[in-house]
Amino acid sequence: MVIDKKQIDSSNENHLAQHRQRLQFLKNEISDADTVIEKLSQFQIAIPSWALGTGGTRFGRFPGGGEPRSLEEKIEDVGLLHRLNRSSGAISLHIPWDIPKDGNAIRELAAQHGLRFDAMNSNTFQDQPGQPLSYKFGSMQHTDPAVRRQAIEHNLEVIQHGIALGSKSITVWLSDGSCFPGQLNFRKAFQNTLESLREVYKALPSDWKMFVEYKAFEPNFYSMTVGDWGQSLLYSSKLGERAFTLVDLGHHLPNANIEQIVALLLMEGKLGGFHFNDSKFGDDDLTVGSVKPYQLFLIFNELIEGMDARGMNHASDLGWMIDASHNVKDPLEDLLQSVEAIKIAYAQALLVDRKKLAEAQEKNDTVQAQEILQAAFRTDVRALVAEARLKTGGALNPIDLFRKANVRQHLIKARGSKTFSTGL
Ligand code: PSV
Ligand code: MN
Repeated sequence: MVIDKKQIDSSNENHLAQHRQRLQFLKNEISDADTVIEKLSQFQIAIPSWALGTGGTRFGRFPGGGEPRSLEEKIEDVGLLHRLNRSSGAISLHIPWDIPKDGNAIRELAAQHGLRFDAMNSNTFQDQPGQPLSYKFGSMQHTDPAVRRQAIEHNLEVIQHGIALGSKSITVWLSDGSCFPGQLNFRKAFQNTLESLREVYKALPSDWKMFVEYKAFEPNFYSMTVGDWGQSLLYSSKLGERAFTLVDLGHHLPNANIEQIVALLLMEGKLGGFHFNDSKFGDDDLTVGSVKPYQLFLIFNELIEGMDARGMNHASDLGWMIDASHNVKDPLEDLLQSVEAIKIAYAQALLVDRKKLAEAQEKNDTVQAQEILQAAFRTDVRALVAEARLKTGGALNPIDLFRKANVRQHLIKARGSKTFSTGL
């Protein structure tokens, strides 16, 4: 089901007067509103193909109906998000959850929705039906070279699928590790993993990047073989200049200073991409900005500072993606909220007076530094984000339109109430 321009225009009519008022107020408050709006218009956040259905909890899955039954329907759903917010112009696939049977046709379909293919994701953290060897004791770290070879071959296949779709990167996230002390020789596990990653890296097309994603924990684990940004940085540095560390916000131990991690990875030219989400107790499940919006702002503050220091393009030089699970919310509404939260944090961070902040830092003026950051954070920038959407043909209030147009009910009617989309 596609929302057409007429629906968007008529919904925007209802919100226009209030929007104009709010925007004018902001334009009086800040000096470079138009530059911020322009940057916001360019900033796109990829949607993962596994986030379009209801996620599983440890105790069950409670689907709300109308979930996409195929890759084609997932593309339709991302197309719908993009139509509403003009900021979700890319989709990221997990193999084998979403194997494109006909790469060209899928690429064509995505292009019709204005979408490109972001990073490809491999999966050696689940045994697939009919798979000859098990990943019970890890994949790329495994003591048995035959298991490592199987994991490598899978990643090579993922690259092939990505080439057909026009993707330019692969993200490798490994659940390798151990459940008990003594189970694993850490040094050998690291070396086996590095050797396996090297085989994949060697097969990268020359214009591709490899992202090594870390994660501090799995519920039943004692150790993770790519457990933190230090380990990921070791792998990516040893692999070569087209290998980078990927930061998933939900993959840290409590209280980790993610903004500092980001700053140092950028300084080293080794930050490759981002998985956005929020979390309270662990993992990567909650809507972006739903728990810690100030942390998200501080991260964007470092991202902008670090990217500008290296002359990087905010919109295109890092991989931006949402990676969350939607257990109780409508996945599409949840994704709209996440994209909005990311753009708000980005806009607020663009407002930071960097010259004044640098001066305060040089003078050790801690109070002033905090004033500068919080002045930006406490600015209500929603009208700037909405204006960027309006200018690019999107909806002023995407969730309002999504609900008033009864999108979910239409999807349930077309797809059924008991559909299950692939993913975790
Ligand atoms: C692992 O928790 C992760 O963050 C990785 O990015 C996976 O690809 C994704 O979630 C889905 O399991
Ligand atoms: Mn992730």
